[in-house]
Amino acid sequence: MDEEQKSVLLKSSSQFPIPPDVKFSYGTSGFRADALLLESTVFRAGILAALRSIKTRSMIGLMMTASHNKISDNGIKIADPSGGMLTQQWEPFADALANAPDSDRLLQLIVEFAEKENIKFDGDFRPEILLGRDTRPSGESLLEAAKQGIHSIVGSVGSDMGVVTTPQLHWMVRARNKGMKGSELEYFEQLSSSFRCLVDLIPGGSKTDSAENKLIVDGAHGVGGEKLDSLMKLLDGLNIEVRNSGKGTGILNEGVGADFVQKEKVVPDNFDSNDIGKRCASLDGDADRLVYFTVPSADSSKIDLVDGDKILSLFALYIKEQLSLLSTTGAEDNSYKPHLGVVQTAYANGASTDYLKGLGLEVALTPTGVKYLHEKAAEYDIGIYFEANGHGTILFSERFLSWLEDKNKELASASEGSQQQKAALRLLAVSKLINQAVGDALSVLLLVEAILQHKGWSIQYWNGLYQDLPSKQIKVIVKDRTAVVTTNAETQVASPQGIQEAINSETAKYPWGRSFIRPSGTEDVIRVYAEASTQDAADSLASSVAKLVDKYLGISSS
Ligand code: 16G
Ligand code: MG
Repeated sequence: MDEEQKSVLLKSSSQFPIPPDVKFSYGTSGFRADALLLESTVFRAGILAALRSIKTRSMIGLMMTASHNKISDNGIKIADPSGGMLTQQWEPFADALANAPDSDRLLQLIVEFAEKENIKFDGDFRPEILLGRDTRPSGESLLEAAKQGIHSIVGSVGSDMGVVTTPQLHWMVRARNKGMKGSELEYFEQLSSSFRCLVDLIPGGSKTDSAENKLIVDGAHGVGGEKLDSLMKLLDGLNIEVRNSGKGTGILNEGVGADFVQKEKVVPDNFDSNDIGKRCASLDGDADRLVYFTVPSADSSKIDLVDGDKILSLFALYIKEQLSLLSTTGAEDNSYKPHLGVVQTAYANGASTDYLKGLGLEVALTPTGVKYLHEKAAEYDIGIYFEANGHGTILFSERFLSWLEDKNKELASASEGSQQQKAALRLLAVSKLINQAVGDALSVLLLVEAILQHKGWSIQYWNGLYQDLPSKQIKVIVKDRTAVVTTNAETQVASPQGIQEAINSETAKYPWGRSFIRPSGTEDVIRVYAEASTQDAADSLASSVAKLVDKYLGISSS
């Protein structure tokens, strides 16, 4: 690194001092905090993104969002060249940068890291960062801090994509690194044309949704509703009403949105007894999560939740059907059998795991956090992953896609319009519709709608695929949550010693009992999960296990 670069870094970073007494940590969803504390972090994330761009010789993304958090928070996360999350190897550096006490220490860290990673500031490559933000009012001023960070690596360029959903930004990074234009319009066109293709391939022809069968979407007063509106202009065959679109007076994520609906299991604002029985869906604040629900009766505000596990089950069923259509009717090509796998976390309802296994599917479990699920799903030819909270997608391997393209061509010349060829076309359309970079509420919504139309299913029928086991979650405040170390995808506790045996003997008292504990990645608590054959039993198991946490680690529980 030359002297000019060093002095630029020293000078610009002195304008963004870190706030006192705050420790930043690049968690599962990047840096997140009260927006007023984030200027220096965002500035430093800009530097990191530029370094990552030089290292990978690719475009990098920087997304400013705090997803489902309250409106006064904000956050920043980095998208790698593939459109996925920042590589885990760089997370410790991200932490160190964000917490460097002053400009001198910051510069020293950068110099050391650049040397270790062999990052060359030779000017041969022009680093480029795509910037996106959600609708939070703090986004605009933080954008300036991010740009300053990017510009303090000499020659780097930041391209502002404006207000976008998190998955849009990840998609754009991936698309541009593959040589596509990667504009918002291209994103909308890819989604709408692949949706149209799936609908055209419905046996017996496509059926436009009737006015009575419309889908009502809660946009969380965030970016998703607005983007869904734009997308709908390119779509026909779908009847969607967007509420809480962000244009009205409601506040982002307050009493609305996928996180609220999934955790509280009550109707979001602006939904009521007039919506009984209708198909409803809810996006989160940055539109990377989606859950469906129905309002079952006027007697209470409770909803029937159709969560990420059910979305996963619907997708798995459809993909499996297409694969078996593809491999039937005289397929000579037995040399290659695509490997389909589904990925869940310990939070997946036990009934969903049983259902998926009952379909003959391979089910893998990973720790909580998108990066773990995504990584595991990428090991399959077709890997479907979802968290119960509604974040997930379907990944297709390059090998499978190129086999499928060839297969489709072969079938088109031998038996154009056959069941087999239609299955190939459907799978190709799904691979274009569903975001390959990260879970995307808009593309998941379109795929759910296409599959429901294909099958002629109501939301009630879909929800009846299996009955969720009653479950309960509790948070326990402890002295030190890092004292809990888990193993086997968070289903077992390795430390402190003895607690797992105690949990096992509690759980054994309940039919269909299952329980686990894990330290939260986003809050200073231990989370307890329990499920059992009745709600009372699940509640009682959760509270006994919470007492065990208290006994082994605690101060008090809440
Ligand atoms: C983050 C994760 C989400 C996970 C949640 C768990 C990403 C992008 N997001 O929001 O996947 O479900 O954390 O929170 O990875 P917890 O550790 O507090 O339970
Ligand atoms: Mg989100």
